[in-house]
Amino acid sequence: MTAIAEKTCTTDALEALFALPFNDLLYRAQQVHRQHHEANAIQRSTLLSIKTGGCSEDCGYCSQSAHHGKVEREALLELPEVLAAATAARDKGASRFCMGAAWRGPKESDLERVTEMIRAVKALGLETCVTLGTLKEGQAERLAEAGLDYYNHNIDTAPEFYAQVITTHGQGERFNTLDKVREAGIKVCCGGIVGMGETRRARAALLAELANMSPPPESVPINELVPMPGTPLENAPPLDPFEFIRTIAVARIAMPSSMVRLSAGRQEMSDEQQALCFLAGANSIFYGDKLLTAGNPEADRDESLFQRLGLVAI
Ligand code: SAM
Ligand code: DTB
Ligand code: SF4
Repeated sequence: MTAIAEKTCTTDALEALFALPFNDLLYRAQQVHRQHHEANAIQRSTLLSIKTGGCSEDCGYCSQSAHHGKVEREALLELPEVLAAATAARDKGASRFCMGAAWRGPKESDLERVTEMIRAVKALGLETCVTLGTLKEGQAERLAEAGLDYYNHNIDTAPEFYAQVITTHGQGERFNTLDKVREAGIKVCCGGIVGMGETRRARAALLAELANMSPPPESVPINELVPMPGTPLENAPPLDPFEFIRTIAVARIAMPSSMVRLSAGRQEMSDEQQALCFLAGANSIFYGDKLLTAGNPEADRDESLFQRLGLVAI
């Protein structure tokens, strides 16, 4: 039952925000940011690929697809290896540990092992997040029982652009899994990728889809495409850095209470661009020198950036 009318966010309205003069857009985003969040506090999550490569899906950006990726297929990591990485992440100051698997979705035996990892990582005092692909009936409940805090599952791009990037599954399947995660009481981490050759309208449509989820995701990763060798998108033209910052600002205005994560692509960004992303309302990052297969800034570079900008980790 919906007690109050849902506030709908239209693509047109978000496209109009994108079109504002840059300073006006950043000013509005910063105002919204300060009403809902601590101005100088940034959450840090560390990623680990627990199962790398050989994925059945053909996502055009992904190095781990068996269709085009150059990354070798590996087995699911053993628990001690995962625990060692989680301990190191905690000791470096991460508050959340995110485990990613290159699967279309987990088999029952895989899920059993991942639940053991979740329990063990949580016991270290870290928040937990996993990204395992599509979930079948009952699997989200199993993850919830293990104490999982967040499930990451991106809708990646606008509905009208999805089929140009991925053909082995439709976006509807992603929404179904997101519903299962929400119903199981797990917090939702859901965002997308920009810089894949989509139009500005498609970027606005992606953000409208996210903002219209009821409730919107608690965590919204905004990834800039990292062009990975061998993938269909390896030669995608780079996005204007100001357009990326605008995307962060519009996400902040459209989803005032969500944590907006400045995600993949940070290694390729200058310190100045990252600072403008924080000013635009990003308040979370991936922390540690590796994403899943691509690079990320060294923790020392981030520490120094935080110090120069007066940012504090939460
Ligand atoms: N297989 C699971 C899935 O697709 O949900 C989990 C892993 S998948 C690699 C997680 C997310 O990483 C994707 O949805 C996409 O948003 C992001 N991603 C993958 N490759 C990327 C790239 N080259 N650049 C930017 N983001 C990327
Ligand atoms: C998300 O939105 N970005 C992360 C995480 N969720 C799983 C993954 C980024 C992957 C970048 C490319 C790579 O490392 O292969
Ligand atoms: Fe597989 Fe996920 Fe990569 Fe798509 S994004 S190919 S589902 S690992």
